[in-house]
Amino acid sequence: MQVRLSDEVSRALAMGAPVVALESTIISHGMPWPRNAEVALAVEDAVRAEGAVPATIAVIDGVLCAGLDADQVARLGQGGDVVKAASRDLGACIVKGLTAGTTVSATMRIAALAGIGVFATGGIGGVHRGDGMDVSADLSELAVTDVLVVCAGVKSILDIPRTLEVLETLRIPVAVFGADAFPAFYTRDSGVVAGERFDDPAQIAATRAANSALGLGAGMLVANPIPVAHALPADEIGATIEDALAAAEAEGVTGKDVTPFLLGRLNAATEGRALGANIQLVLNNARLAAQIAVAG
Ligand code: PSU
Ligand code: MN
Repeated sequence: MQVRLSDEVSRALAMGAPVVALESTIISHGMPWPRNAEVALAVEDAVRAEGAVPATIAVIDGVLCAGLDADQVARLGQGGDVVKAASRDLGACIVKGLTAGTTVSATMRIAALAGIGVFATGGIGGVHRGDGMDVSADLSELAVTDVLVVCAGVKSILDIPRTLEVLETLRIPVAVFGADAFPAFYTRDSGVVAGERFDDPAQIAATRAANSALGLGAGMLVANPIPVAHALPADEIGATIEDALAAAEAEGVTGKDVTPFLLGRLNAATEGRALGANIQLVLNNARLAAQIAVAG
């Protein structure tokens, strides 16, 4: 399957230079216009500043793309006819000529096709709270696609202990950068210790290479805690998350709409403080991913 590469990404891959994939559901369904597009471009610059090349991934008019221009980023940010695509949706997007923001699962799939092995995002999907039957395809894709994903842990809109259990069951290696506890996106400590601590990006790159050589076939999840200066108070964000979950229940939100609905409620309820923290942790993840790509 062909992936359309930007000139910058194409040159980097041909030279064997470090490349970092970036997802686009965060643009189309995770943040409001026009901040989303500004952030997407700032994240690309953060990758470049560390000596790697950014490859923002999306589906544009049915074409799988790695490396977007500013107009394409703006189109994703403005929404309208832009859908949210997980990996299972990509075939239909191609046949129907759709434009889609790609989730972590779809971005991993396209990155693997393009030969890009390192990817930065904000938070991955996981096991939702409740009966445990709503499980993001991000976890299934991590089990079968050898791409390293840097995130800030998972939000407590999810069931964090169950998400960590599923990661273990699917034998997906988990690394935590510079901390012992697995982070909870807006906060540095989810209260659960999981995965292997690393303090050196080069050691993460080496572990990833070892995992690949073992033939695991899985990806690797790197959890990078939000910088102290940008973390939100745990009790405040906890109460806001409970309110957002109650609203989703009351409004009967289901399926792929659940995560975007919850993110929108959090951003609105905190008057942008959640969004500000989200932006900072994505930038932080982009820098770490670039350092890992450079070291690999
Ligand atoms: N979590 C966030 N921000 C996001 C997402 C998750 O904190 O933007 C997006 C990512 O693209 C992720 C997707 O891959 O939501 C997961 O969606 P679902 O829960 O429907 O699998
Ligand atoms: Mn779901």
